[in-house]
Amino acid sequence: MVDLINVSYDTQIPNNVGLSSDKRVLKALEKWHPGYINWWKELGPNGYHDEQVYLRTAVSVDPKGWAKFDYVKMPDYRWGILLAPQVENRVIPCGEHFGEPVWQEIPGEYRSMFRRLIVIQGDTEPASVEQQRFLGKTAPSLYDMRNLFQVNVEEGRHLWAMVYLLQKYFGRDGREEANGLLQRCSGSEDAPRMLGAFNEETPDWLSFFMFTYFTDRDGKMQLESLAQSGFDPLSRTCRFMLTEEAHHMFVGDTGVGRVVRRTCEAMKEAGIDDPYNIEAVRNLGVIDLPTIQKKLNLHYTLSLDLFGSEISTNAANAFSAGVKGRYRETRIDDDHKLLNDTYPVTRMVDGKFVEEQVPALSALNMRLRNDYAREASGGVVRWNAIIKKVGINFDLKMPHQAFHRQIGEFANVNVTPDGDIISDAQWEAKKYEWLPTSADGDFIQSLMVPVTEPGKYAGWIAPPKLGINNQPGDFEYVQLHQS
Ligand code: BYC
Ligand code: FE
Ligand code: FE
Repeated sequence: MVDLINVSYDTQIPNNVGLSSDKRVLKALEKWHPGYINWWKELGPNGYHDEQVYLRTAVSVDPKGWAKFDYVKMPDYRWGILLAPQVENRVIPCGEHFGEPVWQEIPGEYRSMFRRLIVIQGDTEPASVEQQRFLGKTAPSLYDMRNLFQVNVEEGRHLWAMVYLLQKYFGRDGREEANGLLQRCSGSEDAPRMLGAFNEETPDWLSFFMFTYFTDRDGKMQLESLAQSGFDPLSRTCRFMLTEEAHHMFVGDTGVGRVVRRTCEAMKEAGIDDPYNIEAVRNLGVIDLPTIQKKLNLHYTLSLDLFGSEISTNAANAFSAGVKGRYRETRIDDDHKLLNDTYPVTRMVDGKFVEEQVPALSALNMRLRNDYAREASGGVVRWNAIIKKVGINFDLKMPHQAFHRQIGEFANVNVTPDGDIISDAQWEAKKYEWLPTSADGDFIQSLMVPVTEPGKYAGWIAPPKLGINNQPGDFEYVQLHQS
């Protein structure tokens, strides 16, 4: 009898999908496993293969108690395949097949669409681990180092989640795609990762926090959309991934908040009121607020590009087919088919922004991005509250949707963070007021000195309010080797 809530550890790969009685898939995954471990050791966290890290591992898909915390060496982490419990009588929530029972197998006509989306989703997971691989060396504390590694092992598990679907439902080409996921590499010249933001660098911890806040949140939105899929195993996989995702965004949200707090407190202590007195602020060994704004501008806009074009037939086709849905599809009060509906999209017409009503089906990327932008702006409100409370006069802002875009309507225009359209020459003259320069990067890098004593934090970041799993302040989250 397969226990679909608790996770079975009787195979090499922990799972709640009854792998021990699915020999074909079990074998395919066992064959894939060594390549994964090689990838982890080569392109995962640089070093840190032998250190004990205080990590949570999923042991159940029961929302009330799904994880346990313990010390584990990362290469021994039990990456498992976990699907959220099946919802009884679930029906396809949108598109042409609205109201029909969900599919347990992939319908032939939608196979290539599913394959493409599952591969893209799978590709981002190891990409982010690759992007973050050198950060352990400069962690501002053991607490932060542990959070980095927690995010990394879970992104590794998300790769397993997609590989399971490829191996189980796609036969031979699924196997080839699964291998391809270990062959492409973030930033590679010949075989880069598939989406833009996943070939950028994550050079320092401020970028890491911005990435986990803004880019993992794109992950959340895309997973929410795939969780509405008519293909039930995909929906269930994504639903469980979302429980892990919350912590990734928490790391980003609180991480940026702690950087902001430390900067403001250092300014107060030194009697510096002017946030634009950059040299004076940097001399305190903290990151000035305008530079934090530049990093925000960069990571937010890279993440906006991940939603694809505002107007997209791919998105319309996927929705109509029931391959993916809108954010919280089942809670939306409409016909879930959208054949006659429109949706407002800001477009570039004759060099000006014009809001147009377009067919709602073609604007689904825009709609998801609007849902994203709404949630993402919550962080800025929280960070500004910290700045205000310490008593500094400065507001972080979300840049305009057309600022610094590479994909979609605004890919070919120069737009300021306030939304003014400017010339190429003006853009060149001003862009480094809005985006990090290499000198900004060098300055931040100069602060990235490791702090490895339990309970101690680098001078540019405030300690967290609470420990992980209620551990005390001086808890040893990573047991480093004495050397
Ligand atoms: N970079 O109709 P279009 C995560 C391509 S993050 C490069 O505009 P569509 C995570 C597109 O592929 C979530 N190429 O867009 C976060 C297409 O190419 P082809 C990852 C891009 O297809 C942190 C062409 O442009 N999951 O999980 O509606 C850490 C026209 O496409 C980009 C997913 O994205 C880009 N930014 O939407 C770890 C879910 N944007 O096919 C993990 C699966 C577009 O014509 N993916 N293109 O050659 C999708 O749902 C969709 O593919 C996209 C694009 C939303 C990405
Ligand atoms: Fe992920
Ligand atoms: Fe994530």
